[in-house]
Amino acid sequence: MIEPEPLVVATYSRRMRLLLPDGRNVDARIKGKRLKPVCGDRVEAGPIPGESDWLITAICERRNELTRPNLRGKVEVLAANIDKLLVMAAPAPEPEWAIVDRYLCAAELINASAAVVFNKSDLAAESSVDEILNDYARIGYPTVRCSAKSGRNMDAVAELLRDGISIIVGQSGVGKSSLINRLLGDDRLRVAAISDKSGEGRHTTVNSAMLQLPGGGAVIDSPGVRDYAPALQPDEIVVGYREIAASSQACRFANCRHLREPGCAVKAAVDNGTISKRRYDSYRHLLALTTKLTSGQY
Ligand SMILES: Nc1nc2c(ncn2[C@@H]2O[C@H](COP(=O)(O)OP(=O)(O)OP(=O)(O)O)[C@@H](O)[C@H]2O)c(=O)[nH]1
Ligand SMILES: [Mg+2]
Ligand SMILES: [Zn+2]
Repeated sequence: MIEPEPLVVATYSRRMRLLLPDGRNVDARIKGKRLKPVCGDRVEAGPIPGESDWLITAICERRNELTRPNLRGKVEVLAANIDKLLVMAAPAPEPEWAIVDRYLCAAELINASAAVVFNKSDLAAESSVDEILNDYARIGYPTVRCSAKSGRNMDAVAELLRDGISIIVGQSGVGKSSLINRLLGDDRLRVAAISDKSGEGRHTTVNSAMLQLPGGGAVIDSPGVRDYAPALQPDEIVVGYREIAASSQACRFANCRHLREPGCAVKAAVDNGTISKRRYDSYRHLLALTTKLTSGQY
């Protein structure tokens, strides 16, 4: 049997927390400037003689990586080796469904499964939310309405997270951290302990952290962003909207972008209501955005 490598379970800029195969947690530094481990990475690491820190010397090959362009336009890896994305929205902050679509698109492209979670169900939501969630369910994404505050449907969320490594993503303030805390229940204090120990004797913010859930599975809490655009090429967008990809098999042209091309099966499906108009508009918008970005006009 191959011994599993240490797993990166928290990152604080250049400092890491590792979960060792024997269940111990250790703090680690990184060898060299070029190495950039993220949560979910398996790494080669060993103890530094005379210190409690370990040293990470290499990152094992990643099965996938969830990326986003940072403010400087450079691609930044959020997490690696992800099995599932839980994309969260809520009545407040006002949901931006295009952001949900973009995360779902990213999930398709990295071969991760995905689900849509609508949190804060204790608050009143726009009536259009039902229809939008139904559209996601219709194209095969599990959807759950829950409340981290009241505890509603926490079982269903725990079930979604039960296997493998998941990451919760979504706009800032939708309740990602609250939901994880709720799921952790009595283990909540442990989270605080992990986050507070920077090992440098001063407070350091956690970039991201992976928590083992009592019901099974592990989940990565990621800091929310105001906007999210996957670092993608235009032809990848077509693949990332699963119902559009499925319909496109019947388009007249193999390289159809489903905009103004004749014989477009996707446009026909939008016209007859098989594909949601909102999803189609979101697709067109993201396609236009990535086309602009990749041609350097942005
Ligand atoms: N009413 C209500 N409020 C909630 C619920 N879940 C979270 N909140 C509140 O929403 C606010 C934001 O919650 P967080 O858990 O910090 O949100 P987040 O998604 O982790 O935000 P970032 O870390 O900034 O990305 C807090 O004031 C929470 O108390 C819920 O189910 N119902
Ligand atoms: Mg948070
Ligand atoms: Zn088409």
